[in-house]
Parts: sequence; C-alpha cells; structure tokens
Amino acid sequence: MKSLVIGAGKSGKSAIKLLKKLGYTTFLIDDKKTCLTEHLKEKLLKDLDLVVVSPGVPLDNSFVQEISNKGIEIIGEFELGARLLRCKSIAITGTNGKTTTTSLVGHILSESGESTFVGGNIGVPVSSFCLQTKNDDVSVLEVSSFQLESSPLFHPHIAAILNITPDHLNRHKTMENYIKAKLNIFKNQTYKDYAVINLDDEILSQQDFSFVKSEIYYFSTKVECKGCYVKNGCIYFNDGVVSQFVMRTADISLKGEHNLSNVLAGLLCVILYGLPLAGLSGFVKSFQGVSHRLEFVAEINGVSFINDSKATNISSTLVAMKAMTEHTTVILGGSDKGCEFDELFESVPVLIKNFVVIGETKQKILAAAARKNVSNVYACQTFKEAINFAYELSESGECVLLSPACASFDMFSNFEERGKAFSKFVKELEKSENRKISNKEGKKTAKD
Ligand code: UMA
Ligand code: ADP
Repeated sequence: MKSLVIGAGKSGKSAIKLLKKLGYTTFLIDDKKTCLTEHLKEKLLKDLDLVVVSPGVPLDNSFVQEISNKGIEIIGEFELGARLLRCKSIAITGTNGKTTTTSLVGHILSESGESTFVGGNIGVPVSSFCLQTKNDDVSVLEVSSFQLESSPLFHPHIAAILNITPDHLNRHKTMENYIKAKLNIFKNQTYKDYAVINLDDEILSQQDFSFVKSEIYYFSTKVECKGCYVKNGCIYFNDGVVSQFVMRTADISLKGEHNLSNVLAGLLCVILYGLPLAGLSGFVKSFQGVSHRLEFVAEINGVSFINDSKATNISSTLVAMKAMTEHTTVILGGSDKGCEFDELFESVPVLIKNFVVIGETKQKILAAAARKNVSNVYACQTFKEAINFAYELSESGECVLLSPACASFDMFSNFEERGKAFSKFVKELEKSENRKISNKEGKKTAKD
C-alpha cells in the first residue's frame, strides 16, 4: 500500500508516522521544500492508494486537483486520525472559542475521572494519539473549517458549533463555502448522537438544520431553550421537559460574555456525554482559561497589559473590547486574511480610548477607522514601538490590550510567538520603568 502526505508541518509528520505503523509505504512532500517535476509527479502517482493532506493545504492546490482527477482517495490528516479512534468523540468547531471550549470540556471530563484525549486544531494532531485510544476513553476534538473540508466520513458523537463570523475568506473564498465547511460537522451523525448549536448566533440562527439526524440541543445567554441557558445569574440545563440548576454565573473564572457562551457550550457537551450535574460547577470554577486569550501579563505603574494575541479575526477583537472593564488602548494589526475592518469601528465600546495600529493590515485598518470617523487611532512601525506608545497613551488604572483582529504571519510564525513577544516587551518596559522610579525620574512616576 502506497500513501502520499502533502504538507510537512505538525500534521503531515504525524500522519507519516501513523501510516508507517499501518504498513504503508510513505512519501512526504511540501510545496516549500519539494520541487514537483513531472518526473517526480509520475513517480508519486504510480500505484498510489491514499493521499493525506495537511489542514493548511487548500483542496484547490494544483497537485491535489491533479490527484483528485485521477480518482485517488484524498483525505485530511484529521480524518485519517479520526477514522482510527476507538472511542467516542466530542467535536467542537466555530469561528471563535474553539480552543477555550475544547480545553474546558477536556478539563471537566478529566477532573471527573474520564480517560480523556484532547486534540485536533488545538495543536495535537489526532493521528498522533488515535491508536492509543480505547473503547471507554473519550476524545475532545477542536476542529477547524480546513479540517472539516477534508473529512468526508467524520462522525462525532457530540458535535458543537459555537458561532460563525467571517474568517479564512482567503482560503474559502465565500462565506457560503465557509459556513458549508462548518456544517459538515453534523453530516454523518445519526439519531443516537447530539448536535449542540448556539441559539444567539446570527448566522447559525438562520441556518436550515433539517439535514441534521442527531438530536439538537441549544445554548443561549439570552433565552430559555432546550439545552443550557442563563436566567437570573444562574445556568440551567433543560432536557426538553424540565430545567435543572447547574451553577451560578458568578462562579465562572473567565472574563466576558463570550466566555459565558463558551461555558454554556462546554457544559452542554459534558452533560450530553452523561456527566452528572452535581460537581460541574466546581470543575468550571477551577478552569482558568488558556494562554494568549485575554491573559493578564503585568501591571506597570497602574497600567495593566492584557495578551489576547489569539484574537486573529474581527469578531474575537470585538468581544475582547466588550469584555474590558477599564479604559483601554487596543493594539491592532497583523497579516491580511482578506477581511475589511469597518465593523471594528462601528460601535466602539465607551471604555475603548485609543487604537495603536501596526503590521501588514495597517493601511486597511486606518482607512476603515477614517471611514467610520473614529479618531485616536495611531500608526506605529514596530511591535515594540506599538507597546511602548500604547503605554505612553495610558493613565494609571487603564489597560493596554493586544487584540490584533489579524493573524500574526507578517511578523511572527504564529500567534503564540506574537503573544510571547508581547510579554517579553512588556517585561522589558516594566524593568525600564522600575529603573526610572528607583532613580526618581521619569514621567510615569506621576501615574502613582
Ligand atoms: N503547505 C504545502 N502546501 C500548501 C500549504 C501548506 O506544502 O498549499 C505546507 C507548508 O509549507 C508547511 C505545512 O504545509 O510546511 C504546514 O501544514 P499546515 O499548515 O497544515 O500546518 P500544521 O503544522 O500541520 O498545523 C495544522 C494546523 N494548521 C492549519 O490549519 C493552518 C494547526 O492549526 C493545528 O494545530 C495542527 O495542524 C494540528 O492539528 C493552527 C491554525 O492556525 C493552530 N489553524 C487555523 C485556525 O485555528 O484559525 C485553522
Ligand atoms: P479559537 O480556537 O476558535 O481561535 P480561542 O478560544 O482560542 O478560539 O479564542 C480565540 C479568540 O477569540 C480569543 O481572542 C478570545 O478572546 C476570543 N473568543 C473566545 N471565545 C469567543 C466567542 N465565543 N466568541 C467570540 N470570540 C471569542
């Protein structure tokens, strides 16, 4: 049996290891490293049984198209791993909140004593652990639209869509294609499975779910529904007949209305999985969130620095701005994913005082702010300069929020690297401010 893997990143390398264990002869190519001559193509295609693509490889890639025209099976690395899972899976997709909700569900299940695997788009390829799973384990899988596009048979027992807002349009081309990819998560479910849907989401609430064969449950921060909802500061679960108390919203450690929504989704997944309601409150309370998502970094002379580097699209920055409880300067900008930024400036929360803009999208963002007549928008050249300038603009008791609304690839290899750079520059700033204070000089001492 002969297989070809396209994309030599995390997923591709993991797929190669798995395919070897399964007895395949394997070939790995990468557009950045492999010179695909006609001779090499011919060699690769000869007697080829299976092609596995990494999530980052678009299905309209010319070689992928060529293979597809020959009728050879092409699946994603995620599908390859998921086909070999021996346990039930809970799959979570959505434009934003996937990692937070997947981690929360993983946390609750493992704290409850379930043998739990967490993986997928969260950074752990499913192909790296699928063979270790056993019947009575559970896998919690973060799934991206890229992965869903190349997973024709994926069949999760519980599947959740958290929200859908514009993202990855450079890959999917239209919103219609992006939505279609997300809805694939329910495609192979049967009446024995569960679908979890956000009732508050504008796009999801307009979808026709008549194709879904599993039992649909909803979550909402606004209205009572079959599923999980909030009423008078408490979360309830309704099974379609009666409502039962689950926990108080005040016991959630995570900040912001969007995280309340993530908690509702997470709770619904574990309740449908079969965990008893008693005890869930404690597990949610002990979940402290994930790095690079509204993560507190440091306080310098009363100015708090918050790292939300994972805000790589407009909707995630909008919720971050809404979650702020102090006057805030927001650092925006990064690499271009094909979105316009007007929505960012449509109804800026009153606590947002300034914007500092950097990166490849700088001009696009400045133009959007000008169209919406938003002032207090400043352009900087470098990331470090942006952080220092945002600090200059801030008074004691205020915040500097890195929530770029863009991917990081113009300056960094990923959002984690950007978040780490933010923390590093903030720490440097802290040291230099401390030096100024100990020398009893510097304008910032006036902030005390
Ligand atoms: N490549 C090609 N041809 C192409 C495109 C890429 O050969 O047309 C090659 C690149 O040169 C590179 C390799 O493919 O060497 C990278 O593969 P990849 O982009 O699939 O990256 P992986 O390292 O395998 O990581 C992937 C996910 N990346 C993407 O979907 C872009 C990771 O999600 C995921 O954590 C990992 O698999 C494990 O499952 C990252 C992500 O940004 C975090 N996801 C997007 C998001 O969350 O918004 C969807
Ligand atoms: P994902 O894995 O889908 O990218 P994360 O949990 O990593 O989601 O969060 C990414 C960004 O989106 C963070 O900046 C976070 O503050 C924001 N966010 C988290 N949950 C939501 C949500 N439910 N709606 C909108 N934005 C969210």
